[in-house]
Amino acid sequence: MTQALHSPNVPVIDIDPFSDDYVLNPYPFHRQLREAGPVAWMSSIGTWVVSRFAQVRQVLEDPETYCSGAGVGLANFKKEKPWRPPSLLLETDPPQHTRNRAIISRALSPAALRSLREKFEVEANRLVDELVSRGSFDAVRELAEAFPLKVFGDAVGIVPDGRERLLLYADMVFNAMGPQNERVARAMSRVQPVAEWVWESCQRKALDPAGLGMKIFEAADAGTVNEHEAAMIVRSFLSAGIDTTANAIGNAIYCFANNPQQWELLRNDPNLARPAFEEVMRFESPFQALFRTTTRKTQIGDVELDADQKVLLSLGAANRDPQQFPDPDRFDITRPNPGHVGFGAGIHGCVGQMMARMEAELVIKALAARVKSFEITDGAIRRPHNILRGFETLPVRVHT
Ligand code: OVM
Repeated sequence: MTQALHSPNVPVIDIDPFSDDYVLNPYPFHRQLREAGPVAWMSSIGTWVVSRFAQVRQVLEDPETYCSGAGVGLANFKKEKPWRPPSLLLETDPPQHTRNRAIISRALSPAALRSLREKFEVEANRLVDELVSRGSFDAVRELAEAFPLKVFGDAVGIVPDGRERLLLYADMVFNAMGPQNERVARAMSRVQPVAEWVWESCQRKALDPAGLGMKIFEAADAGTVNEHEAAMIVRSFLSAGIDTTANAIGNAIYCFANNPQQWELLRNDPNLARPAFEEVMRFESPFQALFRTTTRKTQIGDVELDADQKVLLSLGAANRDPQQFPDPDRFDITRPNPGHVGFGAGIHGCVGQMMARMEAELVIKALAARVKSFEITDGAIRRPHNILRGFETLPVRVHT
């Protein structure tokens, strides 16, 4: 599995990027990774790592050299059996990827999003009204998770009952991109009935005829994909569309609770909601890391990488690279250059990013119209996770 280190002076790092210490507070480790060089060997997991913004972009934008078809987690699908049938989007390469991406991308068109906006807005205002009137609530369970479960679940067109299972499912999907540690074992122990429910929810007969899920089956009607492939593409909605936005919205509230002047800026100018969300994505990226696999011998800086090697891309580290973002550890919603890699980049860049932005914007605006300040009360619990960054629970008191 591990390659001989051919080049002289290859930086070797023995940080374990899946330890509790790392995932609970990755930022000091990120700095060490970035400072080690444009690429380094991670002896703890036997992979390469890139953590500077420029190289993360470079790898994401070269899918011919750095493929996804061997999996985007630590496991190399050519050697290890994946825990579920691989995603037709996340874990494929062109030309299959290109075809499937076009289908899902059409379902998420600007026109489709526009037609959902009002419903999302009504729900954001309704939910935030109810929570804020209580004075204190769990910003994760009751808002950041509840909102996408409701609006995105409705938009895709799955049944209302049992949706919270999607959180358990995504917990497994993303943890499985790391090593087979405790977290994966725990997620795996409860995922099987959930995975069955998810797969049933992806079938044509289970979907609301007016939803995004059914739009994928229209591609099956047109003969572009078969019935099974259509269900698999719907599975991507349900895998990637809830927990990601839930963590992003939770992280947004966390950032603003800790940066009251930034909240004040936003309250005075609600048009800052979108740039503010970009800053949240940069500063506390919900999707911290993923892998690519080299298809051929290649080079980063003056380091040679063999073919069939896993490369860890630390999106979280790239998003705090001081070469790209001056004073990167400052949360600043007025940054002049907000470009980040929190949604990835290149052909696999998040296809739902406009949906995510719309959800976050509406929640942030609903809060900004009602809340003067947040206080995180006792009992916030960070969720230690192989890949995702966010909270299990985030109790807040709001001042109106
Ligand atoms: C998928 C999928 C699952 C997890 C994440 C993701 C970030 C996609 O099943 O296609 O994109």
